[in-house]
Amino acid sequence: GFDYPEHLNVGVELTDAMVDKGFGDHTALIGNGRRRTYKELSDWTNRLAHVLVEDLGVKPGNRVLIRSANNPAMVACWLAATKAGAVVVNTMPMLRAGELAKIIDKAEITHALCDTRLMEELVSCAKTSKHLRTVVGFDGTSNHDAELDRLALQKPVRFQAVETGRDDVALLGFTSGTTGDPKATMHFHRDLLIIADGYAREVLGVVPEDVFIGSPPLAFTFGLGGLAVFPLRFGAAATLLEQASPPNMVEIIQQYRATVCFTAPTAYRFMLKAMEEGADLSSLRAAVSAGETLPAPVYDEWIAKTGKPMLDGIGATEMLHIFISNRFDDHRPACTGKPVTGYQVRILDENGNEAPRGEVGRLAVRGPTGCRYLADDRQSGYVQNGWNVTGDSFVMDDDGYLHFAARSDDMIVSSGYNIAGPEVEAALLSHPAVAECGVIGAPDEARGHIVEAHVVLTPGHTGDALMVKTLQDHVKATIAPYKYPRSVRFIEALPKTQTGKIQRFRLRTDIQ
Ligand code: 3SK
Repeated sequence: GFDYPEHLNVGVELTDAMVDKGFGDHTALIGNGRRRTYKELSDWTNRLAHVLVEDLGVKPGNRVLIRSANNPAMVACWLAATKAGAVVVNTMPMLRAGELAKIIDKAEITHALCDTRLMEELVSCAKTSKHLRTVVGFDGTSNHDAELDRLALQKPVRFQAVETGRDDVALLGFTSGTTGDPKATMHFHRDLLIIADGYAREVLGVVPEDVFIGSPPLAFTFGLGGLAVFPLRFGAAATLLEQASPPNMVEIIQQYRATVCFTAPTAYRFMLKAMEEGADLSSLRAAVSAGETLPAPVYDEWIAKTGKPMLDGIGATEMLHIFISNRFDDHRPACTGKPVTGYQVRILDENGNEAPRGEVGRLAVRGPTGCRYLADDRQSGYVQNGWNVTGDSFVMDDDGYLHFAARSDDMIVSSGYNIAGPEVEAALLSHPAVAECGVIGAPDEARGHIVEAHVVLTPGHTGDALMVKTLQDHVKATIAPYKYPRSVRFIEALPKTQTGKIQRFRLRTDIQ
């Protein structure tokens, strides 16, 4: 089990406690062309925490929103607000006023810390909000050239953190789901350490020499874990990129000899190509893939080129982070692996009973972290009989390995056959003309639904009738022929969430 003292503040554990453990001179954060040590991060966050408490009037339990792209200042604000006993809501820079307003309202945000480059939308919601009374700007470029930074410079570098309990809420992770009505998931101080002491220690074996890099926003718990909590828990360094495009990541991995990468399969496909063109990514010892299914060809090619497995995993904002994963010494293609230590999983049939091995069913999980929605009727749908019932369909094979089938709402029933859209996508992606694709069920009078593929072609290919036939034949030759897409549409780009997930529901609505 995980045993933490009754009084625990994760902001202190990841900064001051790391200095006490002897990591003061180690690099903690890299960003905006600068490195900062653990001692500098500890001082910085303590000064900021003084401002929050003394100048902005933040009280323990107040909800503080942070609005920024991934950069060291965002991490410092998160840690400082946590030290001040606040409950933090990290948000993505792309959110518009309407989306921010829903979050502010639901979380009853009282204070907001905002990169000055992103103030406009937030200031406009502050005018109409019942709760939000203080919006302060910080300099995301780390030149200390904004109000929050100026106030912080006058403060001492020591701060007596608010004595939070290990079971006090530290973070609200927002998830939009498919309905657009956001849900806030509550996570305790201890939860943030559990994901590091569980997954990051057991699966990644993080060492102080590691340099982390990746694309998920810190506002998404996948990013907060992978790019802040995991490196800081073990004295390693986090590289924070405001623009984490695949070419940028390739450049920065080489510049800082990054060792652990968190991103989605699309970026890994780009990296494989970059390696062919001469990029040296040999420093990477761990490539974590999540957020989308990892196609077997990408996994195979990664092993062929690097000699190391790519670590596919699945997590959920509700569970905070990854709870099923492949391991360096135990991995298979088209497989998400086995539960992380401490977690148990079950595959449920449509009646909520355990499904036989080998059958597709709803993935349920329980363990040291779990779903607690803030004031939301949907809690009883997600947690049933102590199990967190996810929105994913999986198969457990005879050896206990878990294989993703589909988001439960991505199963296509066509003429009575159950077809997992992502399986058809993986088959299409193994054709060189396909850059990206999304597969959905399109309504059809005769069959109920038919499999419909929305395909982005690689440069130099044309979306004509011959290409449709080529792709259909390719799918028939790769997986059971009844799964082939009866309809193929060519598009310029797939609709995606800000965290890079394909929005299949938009492909569905766009065709209606
Ligand atoms: O698989 C995901 O979508 C996820 C969500 C939250 C945290 C971590 C992960 C991998």
